Amino acid sequence: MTSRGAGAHTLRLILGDQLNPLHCWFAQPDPDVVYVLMEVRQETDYVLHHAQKILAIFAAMRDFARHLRESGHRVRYVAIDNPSNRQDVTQNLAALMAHYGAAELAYQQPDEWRVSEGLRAWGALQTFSVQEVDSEHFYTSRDEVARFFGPRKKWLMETFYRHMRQRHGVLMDASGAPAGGRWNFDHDNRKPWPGEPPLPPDARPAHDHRALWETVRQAGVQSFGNPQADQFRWPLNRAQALAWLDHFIQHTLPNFGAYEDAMSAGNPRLFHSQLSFALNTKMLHPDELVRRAQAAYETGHAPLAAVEGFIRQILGWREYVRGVYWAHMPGYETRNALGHKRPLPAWFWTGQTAMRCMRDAIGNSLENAYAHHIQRLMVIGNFALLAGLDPAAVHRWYLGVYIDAFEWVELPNTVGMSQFADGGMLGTKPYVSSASYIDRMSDYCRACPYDRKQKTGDRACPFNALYWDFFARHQSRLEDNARLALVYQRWNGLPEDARTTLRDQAALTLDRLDRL
Ligand code: FAD
Ligand code: DLZ
Ligand code: SF4
Repeated sequence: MTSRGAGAHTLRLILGDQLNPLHCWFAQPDPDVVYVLMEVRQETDYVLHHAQKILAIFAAMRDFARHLRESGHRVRYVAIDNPSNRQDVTQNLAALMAHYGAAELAYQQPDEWRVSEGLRAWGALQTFSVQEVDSEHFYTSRDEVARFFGPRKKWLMETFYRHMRQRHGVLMDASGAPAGGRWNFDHDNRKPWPGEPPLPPDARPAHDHRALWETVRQAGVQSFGNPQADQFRWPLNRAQALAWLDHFIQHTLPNFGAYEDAMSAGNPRLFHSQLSFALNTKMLHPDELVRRAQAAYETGHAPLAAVEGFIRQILGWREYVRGVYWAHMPGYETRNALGHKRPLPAWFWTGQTAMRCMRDAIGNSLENAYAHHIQRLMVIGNFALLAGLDPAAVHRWYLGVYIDAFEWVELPNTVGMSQFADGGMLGTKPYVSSASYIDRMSDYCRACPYDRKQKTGDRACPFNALYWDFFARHQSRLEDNARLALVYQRWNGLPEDARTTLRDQAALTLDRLDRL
């Protein structure tokens, strides 16, 4: 194709979570193709975002544009403070199509329903050709999980995961059996972390993005959380992401499994990979992580339980929740099966609560835009569900706060897995616990002003009475669930006055939610 000078035949849109330099689009430069990246208020403002999430996306997008230019591609980068920026994806595209006299627009399949639908609806009205292409990232297509489960009512992740292991030949013996004779090593992976083995060194890259942060602020973008613009730690391109993956496989993976569910005050990372931002922005392909982890097992570097646990998250959960998202959008974001309505307490935005577990998990989140899975599920999510917080408000908080939060993965995890607001599609029972689980898996309770053992009184751990109150409130809906038989046996076996005392304590706790 010949170059049109300042014009171009085709514009190709790259969204902020599509930073994959290995996409076939970039195989060779074409002078008739202009790549378009844009920083827009439409994307910074759809929810109140953590400062680090905005900064990381913008810095990574800028780095990607630089990489494309250096590789000989034509790039149009619309910065947040560019006076001609209309701050809206399709409005910017319309202006740029006219500017370049382009005949064709292409975009990679977006991962969020909101953006996907916006582009599809707008594209259908245009006189030029509009093409959607694969993002070349996931193992499965959007509707594959739904097709796999068909009319089945319960979508068991485990069933899908085994299918994926077989289909992709991951951790399978030559005989067709799962490596080690078992599909699931979860049972070996539930240890608290007593301070040993030592944590891996922190080799994450550090960047100084004070100037970019100033630009974001000046542009009026609202945010919360610590921007850490002077010592920002997220991988911002594929080379940095690969280096971080190497480090994880080498130093961290061997202990990933055993301490996967552990929590420790002041140690937000423990043995987790922190690769979710690099994965979700497509700097890395999930198969790269899976194959590297599998090789670590095959060479004897990491035990099977650790490798299986890690692979399950990526080959299993990650693809599965994406399928759940596409099967239920739109509408999944407003599910509220338990009718929960309470607003978030103010300390969700400050971390200022006396509850040590919540203070640490929310504090981490505000400081680092990160908390690991069990903090998200069994501390913050657990409390939100027990306290009956509005799942849509909880969803918006999670979508805004985490560096890796994109709706396709955040929403099923929050509304489905964590808040049971879809009525139990994802989880066979609600993920709730009293203080005993948190105490077993962490060092939080030891230093908490609340007493993990007390159920009533001023010093009683709020989780305890709320736990029983939750099951009492939802007895008619949950009592028939076979996995909750023991819980209801205990509840129904309590004397009437003990049940009343617990429910009164829960009512008092809910009355002073903002002051816990
Ligand atoms: P690791 O523990 O090292 O796990 C490795 C990888 O496995 C992760 O990077 C991630 O890609 C994948 N993974 C693990 N668990 C899940 C899961 N449940 N669903 C999908 N992928 C998974 N993950 C996100 O990527 N974005 C989100 O917005 C998000 N929101 C969540 C909200 C709630 C309420 C809960 C309970 C979980 C959420 N998760 C989300 C899943 C999980 O907590 C994060 O993927 C993980 O904490 C990211 O940290 P890591 O990279 O250190 O993960
Ligand atoms: C998350 C995010 C933010 C904060 N800003 C931008 C942006 O300015 N431009 C952009 O292209 N993408 C951004 N993103 C990522 C998008 O929200 C993401 O690409 C869509 O939600 C599709 O998943
Ligand atoms: Fe959390 Fe209760 Fe333990 Fe305190 S005692 S850390 S509030 S579980």
